[in-house]
Amino acid sequence: MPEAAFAELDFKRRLKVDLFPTIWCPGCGIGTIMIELAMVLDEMGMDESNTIIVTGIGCTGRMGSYMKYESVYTLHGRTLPVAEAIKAVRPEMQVIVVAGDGDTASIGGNHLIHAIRRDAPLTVLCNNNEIYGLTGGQTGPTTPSGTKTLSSPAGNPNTPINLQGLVRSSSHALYAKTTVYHQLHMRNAIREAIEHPGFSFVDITSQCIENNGRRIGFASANEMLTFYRKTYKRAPKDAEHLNPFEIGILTPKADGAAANGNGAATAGVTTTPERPESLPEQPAGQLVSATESPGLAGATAKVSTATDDEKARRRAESQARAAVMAQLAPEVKLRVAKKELTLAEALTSAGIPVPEWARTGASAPAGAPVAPGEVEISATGQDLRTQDQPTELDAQKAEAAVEERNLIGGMPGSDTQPAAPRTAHDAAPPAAATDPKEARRAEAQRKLALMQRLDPEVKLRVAKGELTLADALREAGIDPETVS
Ligand SMILES: Cc1ncc(C[n+]2csc(CCOP(=O)(O)OP(=O)(O)O)c2C)c(N)n1
Ligand code: SF4
Ligand SMILES: [Mg+2]
Repeated sequence: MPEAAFAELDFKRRLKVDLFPTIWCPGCGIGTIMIELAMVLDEMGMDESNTIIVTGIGCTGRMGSYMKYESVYTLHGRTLPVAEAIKAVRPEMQVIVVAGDGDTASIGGNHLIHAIRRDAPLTVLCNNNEIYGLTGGQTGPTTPSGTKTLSSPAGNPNTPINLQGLVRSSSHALYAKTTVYHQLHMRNAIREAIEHPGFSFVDITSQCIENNGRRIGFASANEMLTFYRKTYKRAPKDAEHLNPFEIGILTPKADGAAANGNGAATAGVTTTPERPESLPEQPAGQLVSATESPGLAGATAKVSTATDDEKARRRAESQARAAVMAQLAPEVKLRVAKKELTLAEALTSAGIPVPEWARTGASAPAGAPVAPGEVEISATGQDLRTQDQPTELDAQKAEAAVEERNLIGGMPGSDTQPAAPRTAHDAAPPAAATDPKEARRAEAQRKLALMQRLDPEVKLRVAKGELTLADALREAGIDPETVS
């Protein structure tokens, strides 16, 4: 193909050339990856109407802003969940993730494992410069052992992560290894990755000349590229595994026979674990609710068909019961829970009025939501449909009241609960302190309790020393003796 001037090349329409020169250091490998990606996308007719690019914080992540595509420049390490979310709501779009090695395999490593496991239909281009470029050159997950970096000046003591092994732990995923020197190969790898229907990962070795290359002995980006040319060799076409310094594209086999550790790649033996036949049969159809299990009755148990109204009524019943129970002493509660005593008996002996539902065993306490027309007006004349529902908060408040502690906070809205003192104990005068330390602490607590009764702006003035506490209290009409 005759060489065309850059200005004449079609893929340029996929780039925001008006923003050039880019922010990347001269000689950085990221620009090459961007151009190769733009060429492939252009060739495949992928534009902003059908393609979204997701990148994460890092030098690599800036790529999204130079490409004429909708893109998300998301948090460092969060490219994959963001990309999966986009794909979930816009399945018709091609979602391409471009991220650094740190983003992909370090902070984002957990997401990577599970995107692979779920066979998320994404293409990931990992700019593997073997370093945290943006932050100045710290050791990353793919930094080779022994490499001297900003954060491992004596040489990286750790073994780099095995990206090939990780991606190929799923027999469905496509893994390709390439370098920025091997541009045609990189283009083929990106293209095949995009065409792959499931999870695909292109691991692109590239140079971060400024924050890695120079420190490890390369004088220029060109020297690094020459190193890639001399060191990396193409793997045989039918290779099932890439050796170190081999480039190639490992496409999943139709029979799923990847040697991925999930089973022997032997004829007739499945490599993806499936349910063994010896397991009990599952219930027919879909599970109805995540919270309802067939339980002891096994898979043939009748699936609960409670309506929403019934469920709401049961919830209200248990909340109302909890609110009443909360008024009982703990040991009595325990006896009721153990069924040694009925709730009605416990309430009666505690001198607490027994609600009708507790006395009669009626199913729904007042306030339970009832579908119109289903339940008659109760014997007490209460219309169950119009009562307020007791809420969890009401139950907690009732319990708190019994224990003489006021709840802080509540439903959204104004908080009418005093912040301090919270309990009768807090408000009680401290025992006369004989220890001077104790006395100082008691005085400080007393002042704090008083301060808390002031308006925030007055508190601030007292804290700044613009007003004495005594004056502030006087102005607010608070008697300091009310909290001694
Ligand atoms: C949650 C979070 N942790 C850490 C950082 C700091 N940080 C920004 S980029 C980066 C590493 C970048 O390395 P890599 O992902 O390999 O991208 P590169 O810059 O090499 O392209 C780190 C640690 C951050 N921005 N956010
Ligand atoms: S610091 Fe490294 S990765 Fe970042 S732009 Fe410069 S050369 Fe590229
Ligand atoms: Mg990096």
